[in-house]
Amino acid sequence: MYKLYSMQRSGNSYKVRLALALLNAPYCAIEVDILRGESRTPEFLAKNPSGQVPLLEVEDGRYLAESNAILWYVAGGTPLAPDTRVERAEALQWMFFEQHALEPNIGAAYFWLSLVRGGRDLQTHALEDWMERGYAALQVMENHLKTHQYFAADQLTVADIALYGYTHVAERCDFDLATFPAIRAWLHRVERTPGFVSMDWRPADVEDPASIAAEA
Ligand SMILES: N[C@@H](CCC(=O)N[C@@H](CS)C(=O)NCC(=O)O)C(=O)O
Repeated sequence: MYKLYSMQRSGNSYKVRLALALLNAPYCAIEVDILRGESRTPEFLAKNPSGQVPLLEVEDGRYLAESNAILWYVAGGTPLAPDTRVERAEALQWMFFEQHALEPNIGAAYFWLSLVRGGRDLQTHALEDWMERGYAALQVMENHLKTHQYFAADQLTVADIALYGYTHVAERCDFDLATFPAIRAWLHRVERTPGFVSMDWRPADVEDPASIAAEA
């Protein structure tokens, strides 16, 4: 069974939890609170030198980092991973876009405005850039979705899961999706997929290292 190091409110972690839920794949989740530095301990850095979640233990002592790499791993051989050469490349195209155009802007705004107390005051200088670049990324997605139901292969794939992670929290961090009807329709389409779970949903098997330490 997989072991997933993840944080409940992290969009990158949620992408992996969503894929595992859609695939009905059992796993054990370990909650890592990045705000308390739990991803920067020597023990965690030995598993992932980047000090970030999500992190998936795929076999004893073998770890995969980077949400989109993990998505490809868990979805391999399933309908979530397109299997023609061009469709795989299209899915990757959108997943690279997610990492360079969407996540650094909407993800950063979500982190500082929604998760960090006082974050808005700390990041006033950066917020304007995140908004401008975030809206530009949303417009690219809107233009694609005007003529497509999904991002690649005409079906829900890892590309949609990757993009859903932060698009669905955009309105929690100052972005207004009112002028993006195709994105709103796509968000609802993803949410109607059998097996869909929200970011708040927790698998039954969650370990919280802090509470385990407190019990010891
Ligand atoms: N590109 C990485 C980014 C991962 C990432 O930024 N993780 C954040 C949580 S969303 C994190 O663990 N931050 C803690 C830190 O950097 O100390 C991915 O897609 O997995």
